[in-house]
Amino acid sequence: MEYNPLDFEEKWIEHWKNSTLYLSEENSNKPSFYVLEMFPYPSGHLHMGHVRNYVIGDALARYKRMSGFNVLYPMGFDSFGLPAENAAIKHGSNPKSWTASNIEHMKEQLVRLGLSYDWSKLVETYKDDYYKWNQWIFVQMFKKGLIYKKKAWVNWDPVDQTVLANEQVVDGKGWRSGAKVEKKEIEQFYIKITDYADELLADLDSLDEWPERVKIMQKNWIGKSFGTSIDFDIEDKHGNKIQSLTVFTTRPDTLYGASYVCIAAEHSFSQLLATYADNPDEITAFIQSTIDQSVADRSDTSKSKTGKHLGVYAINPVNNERLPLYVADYVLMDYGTGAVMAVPAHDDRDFAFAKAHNLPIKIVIQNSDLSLNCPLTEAYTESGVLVDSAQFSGLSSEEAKKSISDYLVALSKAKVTSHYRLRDWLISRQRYWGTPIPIIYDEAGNAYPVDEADLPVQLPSEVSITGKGNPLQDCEEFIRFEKNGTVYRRETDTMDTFFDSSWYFLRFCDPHNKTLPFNKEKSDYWMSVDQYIGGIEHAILHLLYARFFTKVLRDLGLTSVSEPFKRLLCQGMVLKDGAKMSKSLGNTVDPSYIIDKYGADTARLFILFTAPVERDLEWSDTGVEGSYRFLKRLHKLVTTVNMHALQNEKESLKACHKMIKAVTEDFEKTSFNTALSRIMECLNSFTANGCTKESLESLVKCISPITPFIAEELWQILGNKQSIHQASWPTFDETLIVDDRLTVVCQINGKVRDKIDVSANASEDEVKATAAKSERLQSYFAQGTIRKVIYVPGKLLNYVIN
Ligand code: ANZ
Repeated sequence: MEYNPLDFEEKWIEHWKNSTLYLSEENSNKPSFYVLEMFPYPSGHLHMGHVRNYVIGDALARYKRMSGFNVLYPMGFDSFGLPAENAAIKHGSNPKSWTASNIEHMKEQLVRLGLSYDWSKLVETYKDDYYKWNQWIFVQMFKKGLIYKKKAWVNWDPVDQTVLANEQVVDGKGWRSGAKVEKKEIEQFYIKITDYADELLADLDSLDEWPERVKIMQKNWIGKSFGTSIDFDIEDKHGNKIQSLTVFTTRPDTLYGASYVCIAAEHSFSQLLATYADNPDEITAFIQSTIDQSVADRSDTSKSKTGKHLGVYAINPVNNERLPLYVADYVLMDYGTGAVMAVPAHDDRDFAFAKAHNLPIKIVIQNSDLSLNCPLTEAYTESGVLVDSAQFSGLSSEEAKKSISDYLVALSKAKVTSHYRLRDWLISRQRYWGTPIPIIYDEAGNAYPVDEADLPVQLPSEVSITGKGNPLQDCEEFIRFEKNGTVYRRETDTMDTFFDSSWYFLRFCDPHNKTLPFNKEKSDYWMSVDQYIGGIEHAILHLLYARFFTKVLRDLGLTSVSEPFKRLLCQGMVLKDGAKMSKSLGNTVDPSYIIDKYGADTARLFILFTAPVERDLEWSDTGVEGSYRFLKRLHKLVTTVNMHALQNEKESLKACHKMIKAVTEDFEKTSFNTALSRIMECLNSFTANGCTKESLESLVKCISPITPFIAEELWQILGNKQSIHQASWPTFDETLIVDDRLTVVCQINGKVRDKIDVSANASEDEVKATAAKSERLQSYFAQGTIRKVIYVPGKLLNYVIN
């Protein structure tokens, strides 16, 4: 019998499809185990990155099922979003049918790979039985005050008359029209994720099975800084007080070194205070051009810092010094208070700005060897000892931060505050292919959430998508909504698709619920996800939003968990010729090609064997060939071994039980590559020593989560009727594993001088007797008297001689 995977892989697919093998049990007494991969966008084709992601999850799900868990292993499609609209513009296709047919195709590919999903739990976000619950959750959040409306700047394409996503702006121009993109301010919806900033930060500590780097990225993204908000009086050039301005600083210790104050272009004072300057038009133009720049450019420290003097002064509250007030491009409106006290000697950006504008640079923090001298060549940004700071001179930065804050707080000139880098989440998208935002407006423009009974707000499917504007705005049947004799206008914006993916893992617990997003008991049975698997590119936004939604849904009483993902695995990339496989580089390998040539098992084995799951994996054709040959050997062993001709039963059994033990430990750690090495070693031993049928069955069971097709085929050849994927995981007998011989290291005065081979159950005296016979040791014994012998059983024998 030859190994011919294409002969039987299709057969097993049909068989498994018609069985209940992979359905998770309802009302089970078994412990639950929830395995989840980040669900894909249905672009139409699987790439190797997907394959790697899903094969890892599948191997774990299969192993856990065999180990007695009730496993939830579902799949879905994150199926709203731009590509469907772009395809519609390009090919005149309909986003809905384009999406549906892509999903069909991808499902077939997933099934062909032998992935053991419970398809009865399929979740597709573009369907109204899913997005209805997006809308329901939106309404709950709106009612709780967690969603609000605010003006925000968008990219506006003046030719296509449409808002553009950031990725549709290429070199400052619209991706389709090529027109120069403008900034436009419109009203949009925000979610108050900042209300949960503290909890999102604190709970990172409880995620001890998450990669450290992901937690660090989340922490930096939330970016909590402790500081002080200080009030400065603003005076015109004649010394008349006009306003009070609050700045946020993390360095109140540097207050005596402030030489100017600056505000963001968007700050409400900019335009107002421009009128006090001699050149108001110039300032207005500067404000406008700054607003048009990207945030990234404005915060880029390598770019020169520009600004304009507003013709007014800020009064330093500690010494009444008059500091010129500027509007500057490097100050951002949405951080702190949008106003900064600038200390050129101790901040890089302020230093660059002061140089360019000829402003004083005053040293107020000295380093430990008091070696800072004017003029400075660069800012000294470390902490140190205060100088030239009146009564605070001589304090350390840390002491002074507190003393200067306390002093100003007592004068009611400051508050101790903390600020977050994290911003509220803008969720409005001026696009068609997304969840309609469930808001209606009366004639006066007041916003109301849609009644829950009127959900879902259906997305009309027959619209023409031209790339000009949002088609919903021209769809009168959609916009007009009449209730109890009043006519309302519907919101035409749709939701950011990150909304959809922020709670889908909860819907999988109860995907067909018609009265709630999911039932609490069911979610409490399955949640948290025991193993979540996905790419590092989602380390920040998706994971943060998912954590946030879980907490909000908990506070709405819908679930008991506070964190959605207990253990997180970020798999490495798939590389070819050292670079990430990607269409643009033209170095992709189509999974279908590999499957058609070698079968799905070879693809799966290659991927899991070649690299540890977290590391990058370099594609290699010879590696694929090697995987194929290994499966061929396995097939041959099982189909030709003569089970009665056991040559060395003891060795064979030992190899088998050692393997079971090691593979079990490895699977628990998702260390599939090392598990496979153990399986390969065991196969070698069986080939050399022969094996029992039971040992052979254990071997096939151990590899079955990785290569499910060949395992099923061989299992049946071995005479089993039930599926191997329902069999239970093999157990091992510790007594069979124990080695009969041991190596004991022998030391003389702490230095290794010999190694001796002894029986595993040798007594201390027997070990010493063996050592006494060692010629190498004898030469050392002769050099002195043995004063002491230390024996660490089975490991070490140390003689102290002098
Ligand atoms: C005076 C000062 C002196 C500062 C000094 C730094 C060093 P982190 O730590 O990242 O939170 N800042 C405050 N608001 C800003 C805004 N809207 N746009 C740009 N910069 C802003 O950063 C806090 C520091 O960033 C603040 O402390 C402020 O400059 C600046 F030797 O105040 B500092």
